[in-house]
Amino acid sequence: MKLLHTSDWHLGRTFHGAPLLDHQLAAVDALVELVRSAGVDVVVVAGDIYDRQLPSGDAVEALSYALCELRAAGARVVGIAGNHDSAVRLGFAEPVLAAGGVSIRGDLGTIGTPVVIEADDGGPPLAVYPIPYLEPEVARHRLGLPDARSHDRLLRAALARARVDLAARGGPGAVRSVAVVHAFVAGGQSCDSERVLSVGGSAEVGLDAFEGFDYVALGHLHGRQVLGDGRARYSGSPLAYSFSERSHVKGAWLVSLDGSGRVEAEAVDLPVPRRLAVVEGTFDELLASRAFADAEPCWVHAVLTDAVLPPEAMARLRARFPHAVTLVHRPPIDLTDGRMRYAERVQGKSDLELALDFVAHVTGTPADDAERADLVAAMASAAAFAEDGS
Ligand SMILES: [Mn+2]
Repeated sequence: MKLLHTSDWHLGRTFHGAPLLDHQLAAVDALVELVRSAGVDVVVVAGDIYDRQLPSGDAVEALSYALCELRAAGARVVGIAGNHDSAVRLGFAEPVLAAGGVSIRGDLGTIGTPVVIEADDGGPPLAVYPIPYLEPEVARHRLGLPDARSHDRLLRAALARARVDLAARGGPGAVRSVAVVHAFVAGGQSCDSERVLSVGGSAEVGLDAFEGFDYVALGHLHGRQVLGDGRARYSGSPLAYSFSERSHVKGAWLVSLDGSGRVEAEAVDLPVPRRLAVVEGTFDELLASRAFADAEPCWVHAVLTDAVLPPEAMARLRARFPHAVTLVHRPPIDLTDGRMRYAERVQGKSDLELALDFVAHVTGTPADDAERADLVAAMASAAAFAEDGS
C-alpha cells in the first residue's frame, strides 16, 4: 500500500509579510499529481495544517480545495491538528467527513481509534493512528493523567492507547500500522520557522516511544529528515518558511508498506516557486554588481555593509530585487567600543567632543571641517535657546 507523508502546510502563512497562498496551492497541486501518478492510497498530513488557530477565509478555502482534490485523485486523507492549529476547528464534523474518506482529527478522545484502510494488494489492512498535537496543559486532563506534564510522558500514554487497539486487531502481521504524530522527537534538526513547543522544560520525546508501529509520520520540524532506522521520519514543510531553510530540499515521503509491513520510503520533491537568497555588500554593490544577478527573482535577505544606512534602502533595493523582504544593516565598525562602560567613555568630554565622537563612531570617519562647523553652530544655538528660554 502507498502512503504519501506530508506535514506543516501552514496554510495562510506569509513570508515576512508577503502572501504565500499561491505557492502553497502549487504544492497542493503537486501532491495531487503524485497521488494520481503513484496510485497513493492515503495522504497523511502530520499537523500544522493551518498557520493559525483562526485561519483566514482564503486559507480555509485552500484546505477545502486540497481535501477535495486529493480525494478526487483517489486517496483517503488522514490529518491531525498541530501546535499551530485549533483542534476544535480543524476537527469540525470529523465523523461526517470521515464517511467521505477524509479524517482530520483534533479531538484527543479519539486517540487509539484508527482510520482503517482496506488493502487492495491481498495483504492485511492498514490502520492509521492519528494522534493530534498534545499540549500538556490540555492533554494531561483529557488523557486522565493530571500529573503528567512532559510531552514525552503524554505521547507515550497516547501511543499506548493505539497499541492496545493494534494488539486487539491481531498485531503485526494481521494489520499494517502507521502512527501520525506532531512532536519534537529527540535527534531531530530544527530551524527558525518552528514555534518552540515548550518554554522552559523539554519538549523532546524519545525515539523509542514509537516501538511497534511499521511507520511513524512525524510533523513539526520543517526540514525533511529520517530518524533512527528509517521507520520514523519528518516530511518537513512543503515550502521554506524562513531563510534558515535555504539549503532544504522541500518535499514529502512516498512510503510503500508491503504485506508484512516492511517500509520503503522515497523522497519526492515539491516545486520551488521562489528560491531564497542572502545577499551581502554595500548598497552600491547590491544594486550594480552582476554577482547578485541570480538573486533577482528570489526572496531576498539583504545585509548592507555601508557605514551609513542609505535612505529608503529597502524601497530602492526592491527596484532590483522585487522580492526583497528583510534587510539588516551591518556597518564595518565596532559599535560596542570594547568593554568600557558608557559613563567611563564620556567622562570629562565636552558636548562638542561627544558629538564629534558620535559622528566618527556611526560613519567610521571623523567629521570634516564643514560638519564640525555645523555642529559648533548647532550647539551654540542650542545653548542660546537654553539660556534665554525662548
Ligand atoms: Mn510547523
